[in-house]
Amino acid sequence: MKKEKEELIKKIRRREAKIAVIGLGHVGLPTAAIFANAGFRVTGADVSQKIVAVISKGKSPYVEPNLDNLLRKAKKTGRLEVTTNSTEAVKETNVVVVCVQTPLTEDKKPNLNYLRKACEVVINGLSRGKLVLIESTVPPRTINDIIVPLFEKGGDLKCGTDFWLAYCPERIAPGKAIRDFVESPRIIGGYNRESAEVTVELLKTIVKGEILTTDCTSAEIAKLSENAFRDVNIAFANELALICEQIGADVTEVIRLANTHPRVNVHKPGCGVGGPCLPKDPHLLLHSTKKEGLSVIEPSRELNDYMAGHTVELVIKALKKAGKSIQGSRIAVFGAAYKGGIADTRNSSAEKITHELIKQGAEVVVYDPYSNESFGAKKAKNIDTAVKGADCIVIATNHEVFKELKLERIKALMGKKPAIIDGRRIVHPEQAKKQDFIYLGVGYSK
Ligand code: SAJ
Repeated sequence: MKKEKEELIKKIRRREAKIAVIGLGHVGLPTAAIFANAGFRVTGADVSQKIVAVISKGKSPYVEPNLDNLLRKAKKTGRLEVTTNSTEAVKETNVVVVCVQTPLTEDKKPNLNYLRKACEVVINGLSRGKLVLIESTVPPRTINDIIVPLFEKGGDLKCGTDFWLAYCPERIAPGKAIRDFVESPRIIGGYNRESAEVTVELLKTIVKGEILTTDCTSAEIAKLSENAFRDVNIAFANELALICEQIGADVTEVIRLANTHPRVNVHKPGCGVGGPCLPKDPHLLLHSTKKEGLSVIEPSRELNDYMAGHTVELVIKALKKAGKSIQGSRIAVFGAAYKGGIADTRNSSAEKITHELIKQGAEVVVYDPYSNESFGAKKAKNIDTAVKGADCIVIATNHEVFKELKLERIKALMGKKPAIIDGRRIVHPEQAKKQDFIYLGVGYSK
């Protein structure tokens, strides 16, 4: 196999290796665009005709800084082709990168159907000397216990000798995907040493950050632990917030002080944890292990999920202070995205809050400068129309514009005894109170 390995490495170094990317979502599309701009010929495949149609015009189907630019350039050079036919895409390629989604089922179990299906396509087009990379986030042992047996079943090609396989978890965050892809250190879980070596050669062509190699299972657990760690850290911050609310303190001040300790880094509390990664990865990490004794990961997930409901409780409390009931109150939800600066609304806390407020009889209007989503509530075009006649504002997303609210102007547009519920702690409580707002925030009670 030595000859084939050297052959592929040579092709990679000369940018002659052909690459197929299966799945053109938030991970696959940047992957395809970056490889194409690095000089490789790339074929991207996605089951969605709509997505493929947009990309083939040189455009991104979702907002991501610099991605349109990379796609436009790739279109000009003709190095990126897109198709809905994944079988065709993997034919005669040297490298296949699998980037399909691995969502959770209703009962929070991993759904690996998309991954299996994509792998079956890859298997049908498999030949000696190919490199297969799995970039999708997977539960521990998926590569060794599910993917490798799937690849070897029935065929005469052996993983690690006839073809190479590596788990190559993504580390990209919506809003800074391209920069992260190129600059972040990458972990490669090679099925064997040769698999890791070929993958390093490939990634070296596009990644500036350090490339670390390990076995597949360690890479799988490491990937999941990154987001589980952040989820647990945020849960800690949220618990501190609930403590501060009861004791009569401001959690932002408490965390600011605690974080001056050189080895302490408490994250930010808030009205919940959203997005495609943090609410999911802890479940993938815990999947298929028995709970031994006590756990910190699972209750952290529950606590973070609880915060949206807690924020609605704060709304009810503030309205009560104003002598109002939630039934029939007009509430402006600021933000639909799951985090600031982006349009992405996947698993957004704003959605949970909006649905709960509607359920409790409030008249809800949602405003987000990046997204048109309003979760079944009314949609406002700007801040002024959102707050007109409102009894309460709920800040659900930390978009920059919400950090610079003109409180005096907003107050004049709102109803009597207006309230602000700060789910992201971005409004200064004293300034809000100075303008005669009833101010309640996550982790604030003074
Ligand atoms: N959040 C808090 N408190 C915090 C930080 C975040 O409540 O201190 C909330 C956010 O509002 C949001 C959610 O958590 O609802 C997730 O925020 P995030 O900043 O972690 O954003 P993501 O989901 O885009 O996270 C991604 C992850 N990337 C991958 O899984 C590849 C994560 O591992 C990265 O650390 C993060 O981006 C990043 O670095 O920006």
